[in-house]
Amino acid sequence: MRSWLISTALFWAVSLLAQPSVQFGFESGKLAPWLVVEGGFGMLVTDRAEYHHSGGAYSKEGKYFLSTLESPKYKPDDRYTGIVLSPVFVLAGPEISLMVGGGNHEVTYVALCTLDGKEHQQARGNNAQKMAQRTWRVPDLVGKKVYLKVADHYATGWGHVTLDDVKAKGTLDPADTLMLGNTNADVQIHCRPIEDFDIAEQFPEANGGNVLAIPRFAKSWKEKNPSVIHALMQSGPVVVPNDINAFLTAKVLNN
Ligand SMILES: [Ca+2]
Repeated sequence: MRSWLISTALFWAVSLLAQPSVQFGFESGKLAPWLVVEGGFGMLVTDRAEYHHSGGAYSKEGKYFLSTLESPKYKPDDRYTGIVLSPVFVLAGPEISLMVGGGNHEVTYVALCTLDGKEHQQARGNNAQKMAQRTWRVPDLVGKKVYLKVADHYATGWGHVTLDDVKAKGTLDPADTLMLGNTNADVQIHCRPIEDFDIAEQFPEANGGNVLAIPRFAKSWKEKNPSVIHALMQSGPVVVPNDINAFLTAKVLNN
């Protein structure tokens, strides 16, 4: 009987510890399953050990953290700008904790968003390298699909965001985020124009004569019997995982 009680107690203890949780600590050293959806960065997930200029151990959790400041050579560079998104997760508790540092500009922040793009909470640094512990209380969003958005649109002094150790109760939402393969992605992003002979006639010098790369491409034409309107559009970029076991993440932004 005693062993049964002990094993039962252990079961409940493990069950309590095993509540569904979402944690983003970037300890894989890879950005995936987060995505850059705008702009570009130098070393977005970094293992930088010490503060720039002043030295001293960086206020991170574990080895890696996210930084829009770091260059590939571990130099600070505020010129990087863009937007990074987390995977979508279904929130199961009212609190989300995170460590945030960097600039306190209006356009350098981490936001909690719902799938309509609305930003319900924001956190930002205080013009300090040290990441501060922040907690969002969002009971209204329990049961909702949410994601985090790192936005950096400031390119000079303190124009950066750092983030680590995001914790929440919830589960990643496979319906809005697709993940395949492993972390040895060797992913490249390819942009490709559509082959269009009408365009080729207008711009015979373009890219060998039959293709033209433009940011957005759309045209339509009608056909009779049956009556149909066709719309031709170019969508890109295309994510190309080169490794045979590559890691691929896709997020449905509009549905
Ligand atoms: Ca970390």
